[in-house]
Amino acid sequence: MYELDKDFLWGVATSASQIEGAWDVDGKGMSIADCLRYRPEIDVKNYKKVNEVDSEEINLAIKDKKNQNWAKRYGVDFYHYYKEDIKQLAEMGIKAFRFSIGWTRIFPNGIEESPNQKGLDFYLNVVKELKKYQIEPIVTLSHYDMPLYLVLNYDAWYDKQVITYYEKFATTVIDYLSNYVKFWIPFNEIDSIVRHPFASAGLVEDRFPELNFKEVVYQSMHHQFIASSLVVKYCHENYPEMQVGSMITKTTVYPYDSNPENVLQSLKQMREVYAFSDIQIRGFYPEYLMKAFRKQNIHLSISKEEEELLLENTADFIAFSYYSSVCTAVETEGLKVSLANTTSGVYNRFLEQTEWGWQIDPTGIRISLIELSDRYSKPLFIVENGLGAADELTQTNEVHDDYRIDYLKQHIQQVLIAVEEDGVDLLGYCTWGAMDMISASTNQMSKRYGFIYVDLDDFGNGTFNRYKKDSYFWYQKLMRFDNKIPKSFF
Ligand code: BGP
Repeated sequence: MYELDKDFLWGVATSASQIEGAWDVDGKGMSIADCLRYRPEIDVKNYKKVNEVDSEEINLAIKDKKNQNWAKRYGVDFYHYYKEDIKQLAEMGIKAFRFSIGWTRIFPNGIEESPNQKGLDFYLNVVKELKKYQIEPIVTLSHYDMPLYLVLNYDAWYDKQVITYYEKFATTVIDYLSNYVKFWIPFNEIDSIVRHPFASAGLVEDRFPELNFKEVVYQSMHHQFIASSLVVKYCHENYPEMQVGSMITKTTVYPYDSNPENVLQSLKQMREVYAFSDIQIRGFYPEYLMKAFRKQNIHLSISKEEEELLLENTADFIAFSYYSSVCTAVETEGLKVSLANTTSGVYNRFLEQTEWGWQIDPTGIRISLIELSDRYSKPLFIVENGLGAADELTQTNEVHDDYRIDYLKQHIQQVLIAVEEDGVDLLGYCTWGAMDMISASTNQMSKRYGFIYVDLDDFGNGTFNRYKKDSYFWYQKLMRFDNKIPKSFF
């Protein structure tokens, strides 16, 4: 029997731009997510190309109000289906629901004096609906959807002024939902700015012709750290019961073999992953990162006050997403390439891979938990883990996703072992996702993660009807054990 704390939060995770739709309803402004479309002509495994957005693409997005390819404008219409969706998830037995706030629902251009009441009320209704079923809301404030206005008029996160606009957005939402929400995550995968600067932080390379774009990205990263610390400060000063998390994409990079050169290289790459949580948990820039910046001729402007703010307002817990691992080698000639979440590495011959080429590594989630726990001695929270697959709906409206059940079973068992044997302090575990939704990286609908199938294709055609998959009933069984899970379940 695996035994968990009675407050352990089993849940599911989503984000506003991937589920809500209703992109221009009730006063919502245009966000960067509304400028991302599914482009069938680009190989979805080429994540760099898929995520590339230039000024021309943005102009097209602004003009084109009809084309269904702007998939995140339509999502799976959670905006109108939220009661039905939450009811189905409650019946599955979840104890936590992670979702994000659409910034442009609250401040359509990001700069308004007062918030859009209809936007605030939507989220208030969502949290009230969750509480009706005793479901704990886990709220991400910014998950890849900043106001487009700030991109076109303020140079996005490169501009310090955006910190102030974000702070106003964040504190408005925190105040409004303060009676209902305890767990806050200021930024989804704060490290992702390096891999997809537009989707994460609205940075468009051709808007900075005179500057070193790498420096632009890292300076913007610094501004997000400051913004995040301001959220920590605000919550700690005003609502001591709240907890604020740093969230990273936990990629695990193994050495391809025991050649010490490859071991060293994996250590270096892991430092790139940890740099972000190091700053948010320890409160200062690690020397290895500062040295790397100097080497690349990257000079960040960081004031004394900002250094103090970072140091005094560190995060309470480490939230992370985990999907797969990759290998690394100094000499890669002749080695097969493998993919992971918006990154790539050397293929690991011991692992299988998903239809989208991400390698499946259940032991890697346990390794991640041990590493993070040893590094920070702080509570951890798995806020994303799941399998993207092209599910098929049968004639009788069923989905036999035994491959997803296998994936989750193997990963969850490793999570339970990490808690039981390795002594990891874990607050909860959320699958990505809940119902199917639009893929963050490829903008496809056909890359499905949910327990509930949504009838919609990559071009926005479908009924939006929801159908429970086999995995829904499997997760429901797990929930019913009430944190005392028999080993035979695995
Ligand atoms: C994470 C993001 C999510 C999500 C997930 C799966 O990095 O935080 O928004 O979508 O990855 O990725 P994808 O949708 O690209 O398959």
